[in-house]
Formats: sequence, C-alpha cells, structure tokens
Amino acid sequence: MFCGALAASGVCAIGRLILVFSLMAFIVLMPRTARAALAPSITTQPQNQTNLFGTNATFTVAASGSTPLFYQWSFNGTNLTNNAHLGGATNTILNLTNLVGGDTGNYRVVVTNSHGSATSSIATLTVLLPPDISSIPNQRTFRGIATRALSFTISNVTTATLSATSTDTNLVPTNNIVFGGAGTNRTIIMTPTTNSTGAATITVTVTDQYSRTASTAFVLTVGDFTEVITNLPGLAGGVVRWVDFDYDGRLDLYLSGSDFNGAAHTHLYRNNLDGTFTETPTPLTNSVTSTAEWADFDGDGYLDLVAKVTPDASLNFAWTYVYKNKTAVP
Ligand SMILES: [Ca+2]
Ligand SMILES: [Ca+2]
Repeated sequence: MFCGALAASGVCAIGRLILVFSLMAFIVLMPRTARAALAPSITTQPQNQTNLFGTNATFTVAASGSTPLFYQWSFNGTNLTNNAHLGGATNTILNLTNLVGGDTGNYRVVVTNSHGSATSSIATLTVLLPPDISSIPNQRTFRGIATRALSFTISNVTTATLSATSTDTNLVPTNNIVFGGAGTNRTIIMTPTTNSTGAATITVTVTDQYSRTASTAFVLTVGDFTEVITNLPGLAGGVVRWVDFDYDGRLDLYLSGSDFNGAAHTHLYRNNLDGTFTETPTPLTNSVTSTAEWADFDGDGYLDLVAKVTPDASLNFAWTYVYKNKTAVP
C-alpha cells in the first residue's frame, strides 16, 4: 500500500532493494551473532577466602549463556562431588561446612552448555587452623627453688597470648609463673613459695587473635628433705659412703668412725628400702678417722674399696687397705 502511492516516483523500488539487502544481511549475520552470545561466559568470578577452622565457606559464580548451563566445581584440579562436608558441586554456589586444614587449596568452576564452556579464575581458600601447644612433662623442684626454663612449642598462631593457672596458688602463685621465648618456641619458669610442699597442676593456655585456645597441663611437685628414722649407729669422724656393693639395685651404706667411748667402727649396711639397714659382716678394719673410696680397680665390673685406716684415737698407727669386692664369686 505504501509503494502503491509512490510507485510513480521510483522511491518504492529503491526501498524494496534496501529492504531486500537488509534482510539478506540479517539472515547472513544473525546465526554468527547468536552463536557468540549463547556460549557460556563468567560474569562473576569466585573470590579468594580465608576462613577459620570449623567454620563454613561459600564460593559463588555467575555466568551468562544459553540455558541450560551446567556447573562443575573442582578442588586442586579434581572435580568435586557432593558429600556430607560439601554441597553444590554442580551448582552456582559451592558450600563447604565445618572446614578442616585439608580444605585449603584452589577452587574453580567450569560452566558448560551446548555451545561451549567457560572456566572461572582460581579462588584460593585458606583455612586457619586452631592454635596448638605441645605437652610439658611433669616437673619436680624444691620449695623456694625455681624450675629450670622448660621448653614447649605453640603453633598455628600469629598473635599469641600465654596464660597459666595453678590449682594451688599457695604453693605455686600464678605471679610466680613466667613465660619466655618468642614465636613457636616458648619457655616457662615456675618458682614455688618457700613455705609449702606438695603438688599443683599447672595449666598453660595459648590464645590466638581469634580468641581460640589450646591448653596443656602438668603437675609440679614441690619437695623438701624429710628425715628418715634409721637404725644406724652414731659415729664421730670417719667417713660415710653410698655404694651398691652387692649389686641388688639398692644403694647401701659404708660408714666408719668412733662411738661415744672412742671405740673404732667400720660397718657395711645393706639397704632394706624401708628406712632400715642390715649390717653385713665384713673383714673391713675398724677405723676412727678413715677415708674411703669405692672403685673397680681390677676392671671385673664390681666396685672395690680402698680405705685409709687409723684404728684408735692415738693415731699412732695407720694403714691403707684395698678390699676386692667378691660379689661375683660363688
Ligand atoms: Ca645394695
Ligand atoms: Ca672389682
């Protein structure tokens, strides 16, 4: 109808030509343009993340392209599948729950449709492990005497705060617990009070910058000397030596000296481990002011005795004896 009115001017013929060329161009170009637009393209890339151990992480991707679009997430190059710890392996959103150290790594997704595929950039997940602290063995010291600097290590902590508690602050006040060292290598020194003995459990705690903690506990025993009531005689002068002369694993006693009457004595007592000692008959010469040493002079593996002997207070006589230990002789 439009051309009918303008046919005489020839405008309609030109218009028809333009229309025909336009249609041809559209027909030729349209399929190429449509194919390029329909292939998948990542419009939002998954982002790097740093998450605390035990928390959850989510990676999200957005893509354009002809539907249906298919998604496949991978971890360090291996395609993921859903499990109790992971969901959305083939969706736009990948969910990881209750993160562990093994989740640290590289994640990415491939988006596919019937026209092609697109691969996202790599998103790195870093899982911050909880702090850890090494064990500290039980310790012993004497009242009022500081322990040696005990070494322990802390790990997975950038900014650490150390603290300690004591189950008996009269024995080991927390103010008497001092930390040293730096980084992963730390030390602890404890000084018990001077007026108490006993045992306290010391708990050392490391707290990281996220208020996460790790602790270790050990027992510090604070001792003292306590007299053991024995049946040993009182002797003046002479010498006393601990020696396991019979090789039963118990240290025995050799002692010499003079009693209150001035009489000379030399005794060898077997240790009964209950505070009592049983005298062993020996040929050792009684001595008032002797000195003695135990050593394996003949190399047979058994300790022998050398003793300088003065038999009475006059000191007019003196001898030196060597006694071979015959423990091994039947
Ligand atoms: Ca013994
Ligand atoms: Ca010997």
